[in-house]
Amino acid sequence: NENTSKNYKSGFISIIGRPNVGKSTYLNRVIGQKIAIMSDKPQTTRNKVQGVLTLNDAQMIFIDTPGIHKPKHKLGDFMMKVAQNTLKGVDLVLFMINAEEGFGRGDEFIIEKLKTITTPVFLVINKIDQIHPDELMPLIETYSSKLQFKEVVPISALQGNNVDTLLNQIKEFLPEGPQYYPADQVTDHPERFIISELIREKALHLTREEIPHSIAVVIDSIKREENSETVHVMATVIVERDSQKGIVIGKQGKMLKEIGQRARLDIENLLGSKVFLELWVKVQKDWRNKAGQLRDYGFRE
Ligand code: GDP
Ligand code: MG
Ligand code: K
Repeated sequence: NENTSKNYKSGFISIIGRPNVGKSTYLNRVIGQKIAIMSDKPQTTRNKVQGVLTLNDAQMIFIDTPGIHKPKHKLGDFMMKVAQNTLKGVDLVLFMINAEEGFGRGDEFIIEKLKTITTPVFLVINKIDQIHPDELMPLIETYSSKLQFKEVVPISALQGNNVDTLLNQIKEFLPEGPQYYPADQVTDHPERFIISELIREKALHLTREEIPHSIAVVIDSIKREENSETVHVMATVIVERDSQKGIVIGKQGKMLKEIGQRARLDIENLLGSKVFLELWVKVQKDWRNKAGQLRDYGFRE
């Protein structure tokens, strides 16, 4: 499954931009199927994988930057730090703007954040179908006077203009790297990350001090059962030590059952259907220090 060919390229790409500039439309077009992107869900401190595009010669992992989409909110230092760390951790940032609206305060806010990082940034001017070609140059000049962009790419995410060009430019920019995700994974379940966070939250909450934050939850599969309204979720709670495994499972499995029951209710709310949740616990020593494994879990340091 793992693609290890020498010239394979891969990387993490963050798409940022004001609300309604077309980020979701772009992702949906790129990933090639409708994915319900849940950017309005509560902010979490981890990076959320929004979509994975697997090509013959490259894999592009698009991730969300928590916090930065909502310039109207008064964001705490903490969230800001998370957002900045995310931007630092990716290989490329796509800063998407709306050609129709032009420069605004939200853009100003984002540019201020982008100035604090060294990650390369592309300016993606979306909705060019809405403007006269003459309007493009002044727009580019305005933005380019505020920040240096590696590339400036005008597109129409809705109509598809230049979307392939942008993909090629992204690919050019990515480092050589492995295929992090199986070709058929992630894109079909944008809820995956949230479900894992819901389970993690319950486990942390119920075990209190006994389990430090050295815990991760991996969603093994999400399947709708045939001829049924029930969604079958299989997940693994990963701890660092055998003693922690004991705590998470509890006496006669009581703790794991409680975690599962509470998480299931939240997941049912999220998905709007009945859920059968199957939880496993696995010890994986020192998982936090293994960059490769972090990637497997969809995180980036
Ligand atoms: P997001 O908030 O940045 O994720 O924006 P969305 O992808 O939800 O798009 C907001 C609105 O802009 C939707 O009504 C889209 O159909 C529309 N939109 C997105 N891309 C384009 C485009 O290239 N051209 C035009 N005319 N509309 C677009
Ligand atoms: Mg969106
Ligand atoms: K978000």
